[in-house]
Amino acid sequence: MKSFLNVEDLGPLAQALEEARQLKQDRFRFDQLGRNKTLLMVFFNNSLRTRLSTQKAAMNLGMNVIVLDVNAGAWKLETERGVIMDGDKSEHLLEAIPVMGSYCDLIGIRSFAGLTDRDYDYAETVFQQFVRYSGRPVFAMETATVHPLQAFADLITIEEHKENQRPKVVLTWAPHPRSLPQAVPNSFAQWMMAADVDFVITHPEGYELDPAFTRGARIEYDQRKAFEGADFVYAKNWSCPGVTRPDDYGKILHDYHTMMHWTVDAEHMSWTRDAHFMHCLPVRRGMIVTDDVIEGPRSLVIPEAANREISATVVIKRMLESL
Ligand code: AN0
Ligand code: CP
Repeated sequence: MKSFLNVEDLGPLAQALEEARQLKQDRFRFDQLGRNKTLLMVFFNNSLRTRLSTQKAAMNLGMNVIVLDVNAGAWKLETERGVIMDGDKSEHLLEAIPVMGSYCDLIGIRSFAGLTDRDYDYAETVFQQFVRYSGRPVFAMETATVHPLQAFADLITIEEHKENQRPKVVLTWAPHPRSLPQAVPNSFAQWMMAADVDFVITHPEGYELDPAFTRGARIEYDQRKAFEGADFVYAKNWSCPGVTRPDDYGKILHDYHTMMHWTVDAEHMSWTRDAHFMHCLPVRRGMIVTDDVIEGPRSLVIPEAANREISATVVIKRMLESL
């Protein structure tokens, strides 16, 4: 595996899930595979889970790990080509990438959407430059449009907790005071469509996700109808994806105070079939979900985060095997 962005990059999903199950039972089984190999994790944005779980995964495989926080001590990087660099950016990504590649064997990238230029974001411009110029296998640790390590961990969690063969999984938009990327819902939709689940997406009009990720998915604008019979409720905010409203790409479409009826509370959960609650974290309580739901017995947010170590171990293992 030379790059990891999409569910297809992993090959047959059932096989990857089985590998995850086995690795979870003995996560140090391949602790010689990464000997004298180095993972470089490059962060253009903040992180708690991705940083810790991916580093832990690499350590499970016996790797050395270097972490670079681009915005905390490195030179400010220009990412666009053809600009006169007379501003605050001291170095261009096109030199920085091959330099970074020279110190490592694998690269993980966190580079969120800028949410101003849809074409730039949806072309995965920064990630693809790393693929092209680093000479190393590269995996996404949430890039402009996807967060596959999260979606894989989410699927592992659903597999572990499902109480019937083909569970109903609902992805619901929820309010948030700031513009957030579409990466998490894009990947979640893509992975759910590839898995054996009954998948429904619910959101207010205008928040339609890119069909490249949701093609074939059922969209139900009535949140209550969507929740009926649900086994898993996956909450997430995202800003306007610019599909039905191209001029509003990256924007919040309504004052969030008017959208608080979308917050997942006990009444929402009462419409479901005693569903499990999921969220990728970090989550804003009182906006996305109420305290009682996230703290309740059906909440999976902690095991879901713990499974990030497992999804990353599978992905890094596959990349080491293809070096
Ligand atoms: C990010 C997002 O919504 O994409 C990261 C989630 C894993 N969330 C925030 O920036 C709050
Ligand atoms: N879910 C997730 O990726 O969390 P972090 O942003 O803390 O890494």
